[in-house]
Amino acid sequence: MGCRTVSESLDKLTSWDADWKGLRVVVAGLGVTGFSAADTLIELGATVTVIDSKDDELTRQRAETLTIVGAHQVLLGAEHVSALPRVDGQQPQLVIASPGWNPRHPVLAEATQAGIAIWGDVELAWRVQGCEGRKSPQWLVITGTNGKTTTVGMTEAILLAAGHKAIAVGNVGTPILDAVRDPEGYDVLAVELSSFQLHYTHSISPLASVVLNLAEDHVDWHGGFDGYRQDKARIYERTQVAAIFNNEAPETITMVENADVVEGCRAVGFTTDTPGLSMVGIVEGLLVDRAFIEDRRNSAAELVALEQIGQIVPRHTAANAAAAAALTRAYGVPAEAVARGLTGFDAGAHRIQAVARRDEILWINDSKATNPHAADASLSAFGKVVWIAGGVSKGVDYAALVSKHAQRLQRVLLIGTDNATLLAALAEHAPTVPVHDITSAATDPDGTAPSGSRVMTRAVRQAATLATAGDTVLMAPAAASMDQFSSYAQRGNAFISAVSDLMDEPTQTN
Ligand code: UMA
Repeated sequence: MGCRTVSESLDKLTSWDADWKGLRVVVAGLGVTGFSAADTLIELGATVTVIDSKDDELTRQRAETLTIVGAHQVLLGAEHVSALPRVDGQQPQLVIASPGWNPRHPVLAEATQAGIAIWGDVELAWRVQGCEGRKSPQWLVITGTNGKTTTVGMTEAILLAAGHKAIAVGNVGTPILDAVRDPEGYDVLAVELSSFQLHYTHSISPLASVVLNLAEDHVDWHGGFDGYRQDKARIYERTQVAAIFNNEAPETITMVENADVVEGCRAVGFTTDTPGLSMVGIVEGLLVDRAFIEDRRNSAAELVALEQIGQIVPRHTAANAAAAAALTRAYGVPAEAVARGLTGFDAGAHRIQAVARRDEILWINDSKATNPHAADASLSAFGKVVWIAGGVSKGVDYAALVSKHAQRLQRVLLIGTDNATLLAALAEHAPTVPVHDITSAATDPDGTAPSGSRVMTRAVRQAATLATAGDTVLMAPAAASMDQFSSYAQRGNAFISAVSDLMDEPTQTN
């Protein structure tokens, strides 16, 4: 009975002006998500307790700011995250979970057990948007195993080219609450959503939504691939205008078929092939629209030539462009804005980024390849590869990746602290390829773990002695970076810096 009363009262909290006063909330995590959520809830008048296992300088600074603006309590340190805290001496009525917190975390498991609602920052943003008399923006939402950040960037670029006030938010880095609470407001948001964020999202109703692709990733967080897939599929629920699927990824079609969308919402496809009816696709090097034009049965509208997007447009970039075009056309942008937004689009650093070429050896940074699916795309793009790989495997299986690319692998240099899964796959599916354990080689005799940059420098130097003309040294780890680096960007920068130091030195003549 108590639980029902709580959830009924939360049901009414669907706007900034609702009665949030005194609502007892635990905010789990004080990263960028937790900070934006706690700050918003405090301003709404809720009684907020924030917890985080970290007690470092940045987290303490955030805690201090929240305390000044009126947080009830901010509790830092591992001892505060072993059980659900009480708020003002009572059970909390709501928990806001940061994306890094998996549902089996003791705090969240206890909340679930007690029937307490768990939302993410995205759910909170949906409910409070339109705050203080501002117009609510439309949401174009993007998920997928790979390509999210590129697609959200392309979507933002097209919207800006069309003259809309737009911003890329969510998993890409800027918390969505920052945009929703921006004093000037936005017309439309390009929202990147991770499977973690989708797990804690319950009522959003986007104008258009897309799952770009689906492959194994974050299995440990979700407790299995099925949970990951189900959370990804949530993005299509309540879509208003266009639920967009990847015609080359049948599982995304199934997701759209099973989604409970708003009456009148269309299923629209994207493809890197000739588009069928109600699809955006590619014909003879042109991105074309057969979905958002009146005479789509008999014709297609030209949007942009692929060569205008970039000098090299790999298949996955063309797919991302098609998805971004479909999202923005659903919002009503004209064809010429798609062309202007995508022309010369810079996919950003750390994604199949050419860093150097010397002595017919190409050096590529693909630090953004944090899972086998992404590494597959970059391995496929090169002939003979000296592969720098390894890191946090997140519970995925490497067998398919290694057996598919065994022929092109000249050498494998393993970074990362625990390479057991990858090593096992290499031993089984590429037994003749020499493997070098760089992390062990860089470890001091006393066993002190080496820094990420030391491991990377050693990997680069060793690659230089092993690679021969025609090889590509590809740093595409197929794993997350958190065991040795603070982010994939830091890992990529360590690679770039080690390679540029090498290039500053005269060529070795053997
Ligand atoms: N924490 C604990 N206990 C835990 C887990 C975390 O105390 O068990 C604490 C951490 O000490 C940290 C805080 O909780 O201080 C929260 O951290 P978080 O990891 O949820 O990170 P945020 O700073 O809130 O950043 C999150 C996303 N992070 C993750 O999903 C892990 C960012 O995506 C995102 O940009 C940001 O919200 C804004 O929306 C990063 C990411 O790695 C880039 N995403 C994954 C990916 O892309 O593969 C999903």
